[in-house]
Amino acid sequence: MDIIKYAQNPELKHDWTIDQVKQIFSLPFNDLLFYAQLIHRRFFNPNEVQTSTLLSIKTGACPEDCAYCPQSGHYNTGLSKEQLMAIEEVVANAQRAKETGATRFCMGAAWRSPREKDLPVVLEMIRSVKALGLETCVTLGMLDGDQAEQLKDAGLDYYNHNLDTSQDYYDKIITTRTYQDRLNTLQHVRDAGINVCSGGIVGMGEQQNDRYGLLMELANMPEHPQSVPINMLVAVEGTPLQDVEQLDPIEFVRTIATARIIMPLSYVRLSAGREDMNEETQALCFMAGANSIFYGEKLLTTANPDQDADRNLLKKLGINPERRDISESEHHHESERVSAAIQLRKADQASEVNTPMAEVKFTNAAS
Ligand code: SAM
Ligand code: DTB
Ligand code: SF4
Repeated sequence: MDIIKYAQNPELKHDWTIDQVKQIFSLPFNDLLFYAQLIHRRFFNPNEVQTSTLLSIKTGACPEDCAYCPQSGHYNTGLSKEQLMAIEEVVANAQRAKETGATRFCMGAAWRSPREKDLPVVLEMIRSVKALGLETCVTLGMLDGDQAEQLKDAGLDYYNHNLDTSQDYYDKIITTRTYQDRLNTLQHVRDAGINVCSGGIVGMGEQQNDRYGLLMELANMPEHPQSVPINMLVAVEGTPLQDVEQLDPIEFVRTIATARIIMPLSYVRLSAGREDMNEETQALCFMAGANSIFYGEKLLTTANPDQDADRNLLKKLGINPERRDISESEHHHESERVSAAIQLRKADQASEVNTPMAEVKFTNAAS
């Protein structure tokens, strides 16, 4: 494919091939980051990041066997299990997250799927968190269509459900649910009109081809996920992946840049793994088009940089937390997002706010 033409006029493609993804991923690093920036600046303010705070509302003793996960009941990671949290405690955490500057509150439960008696409690949590003026996100495992509808009716903005890795590598990581199960849940979420948050984990001992495969699967879904979390494995003692070799940070940055290029309108989240990343790597991720982070000192069960460290980093980079009206989180069909983006691009080209590079002529064509 002609990456130069695509980068100058990106479209929402859902028929990416492995070879095309590989071609982009493998560009000389400077070219890759340049194209990612070019596309990023068309649709987003390059100096803003969206901030989400996580809370584990039900911890540990999960029946699934995800090899990366400290919460799986199959492994002994020394984690103390906890029942479903009281609504008041969830709301108090959400209030604190809001005060420290998060705009979205993501609640995670270590379930295969929500049980009938649990869902009404989660629905109440969603209503209460939304009432604080925060966007809401939950990740509860597999859903059927009816459960997705109930979540939508409670006002849920985003549902997180990751593909985690490529189709090929998947059964090395999880045996208790299939790739197709995940795609089905995501279809129910989309059908219910909830924004999809779906990404994966790299650094799980997969090959490069698996990273291309993950990115291809994400981009070839019927709509690009509105939010794409790219996690670097947090290797937790007691899990089967505890000793896996660390991924080269440059490879991580390439994964982010490729996600940005092939899913131009999606928020790409620099997700788990920041605690072990230096500032330079994180800065490269933002340059590569990451525009969302988990904000707050804890992910679900593991550490994340504290707010002071993050404020300091963002200040150094001149990046501001994104502020937006909660009504903007309403689900829009991809075609509506495309027309909104075209309007935005026209406005930006007129003011040249986000596209100072738009007039640059490519002289040294990378094929
Ligand atoms: N149980 C639900 C499920 O898996 O659908 C929701 C919670 S689960 C912890 C959410 C996601 O967190 C997983 O899909 C995985 O991508 C990510 N995750 C879990 N453990 C991780 C780790 N050690 N490192 C990086 N990401 C991790
Ligand atoms: C996602 O992609 N990453 C988050 C969120 N979605 C739920 C979870 C990361 C978990 C890291 C390990 C832990 O803290 O337990
Ligand atoms: Fe359970 Fe989710 Fe962890 Fe898998 S990732 S073991 S489903 S909590």
